[in-house]
Amino acid sequence: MEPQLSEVSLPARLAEPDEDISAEELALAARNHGMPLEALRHDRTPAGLHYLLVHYDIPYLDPETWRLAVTGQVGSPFELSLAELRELPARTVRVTMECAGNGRAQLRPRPVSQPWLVEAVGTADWTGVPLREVLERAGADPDAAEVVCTGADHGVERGVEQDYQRGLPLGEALRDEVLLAYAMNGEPLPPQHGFPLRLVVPGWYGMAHVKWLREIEVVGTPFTGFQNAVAYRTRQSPEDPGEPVTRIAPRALLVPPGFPDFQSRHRIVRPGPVELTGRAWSGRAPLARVEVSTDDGACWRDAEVEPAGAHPWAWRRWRATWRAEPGRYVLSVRATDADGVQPVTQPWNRGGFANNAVHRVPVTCLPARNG
Ligand SMILES: Nc1nc2c(c(=O)[nH]1)N[C@H]1C(S)=C(S)[C@@H](COP(=O)(O)O)O[C@H]1N2
Ligand SMILES: [Mo]
Repeated sequence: MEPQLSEVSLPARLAEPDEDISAEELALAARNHGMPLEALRHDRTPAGLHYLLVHYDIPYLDPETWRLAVTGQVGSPFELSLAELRELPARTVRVTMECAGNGRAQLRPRPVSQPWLVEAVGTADWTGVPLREVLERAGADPDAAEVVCTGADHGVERGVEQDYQRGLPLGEALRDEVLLAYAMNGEPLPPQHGFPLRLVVPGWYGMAHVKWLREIEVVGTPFTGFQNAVAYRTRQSPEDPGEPVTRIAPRALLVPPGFPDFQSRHRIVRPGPVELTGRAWSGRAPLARVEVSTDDGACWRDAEVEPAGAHPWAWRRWRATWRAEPGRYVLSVRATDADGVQPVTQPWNRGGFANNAVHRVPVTCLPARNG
């Protein structure tokens, strides 16, 4: 028998009830890193602290020979070089991006995949050409269904060999703030974040923001490729067709207060006023409120939230003060948007997508050091 792809490419699987993180999950976690939560203090996440998720390998692309092909239902297909893209009208949008699998490792049963806790998030200033500008120049068919974006990366997933590709509905693709981005925080994209060009779809989970773009194709019917039709759907069972994962559900995160123990990451504070602060966001509806609890969700009180200001697609800072006294606590924070509040118990789905259970941080307040 010749070797088959199915020998090396694993089907989707749920962990056994008592199964620890596997060596495969560890290999994924060592490549794909989260944002250290203390970096929530930055309005804009420095590129090296932004979370990272790469399905296959980071492609090595030569900016001199690289081209973006614009194809499909367009008046005239064409190619653009990086220099040509840089000459088109550009804009910069500050965007909070979050992986759709954020929170996955806290689910029971645990879907076996990149084992995120809560840290798969980051906020950057993305600069580039509105996708709409390029679609209009191409004479894209206004009655087309989707724009299929193809990355230069190639791999296999659950037995299906593929380039990373996602279809985006035309109505979303034509939003002013959807970008073909060539810069992150004012610098050329780093290789791991999509050099030389990536899609940025403010408000949508990470999977829509296709990196290492090499082609955008205007198509007449919804795309049925793997990342839309098989992955990134909220399913209860393998047979369930599920719903597509799209916009980011509300979430608030807390900068873990005090200082940590190295191995356990457990937090320690000393008695007195402790500033609780962090960020909150939602991609699906305007943020309405942020609340904190110091007794594991028994009582909640409102935090102060900064106004949306100039960056409607970015996270917002929140603050509250806690008077700590010696004892053991679980601090939590939850955001509410116009569609509802974050759940305490996470609704489950097989891929572990669109989780937004409240963030809980155990903290020990030790007696005063000189007391
Ligand atoms: N071409 C390509 N684009 C991709 C991916 C990928 O593996 N290949 N991963 C997606 C996923 S799942 C996420 S969460 C974001 C992560 O973007 P970042 O690594 O810049 O934070 O990129 C998306 N775009
Ligand atoms: Mo993701």
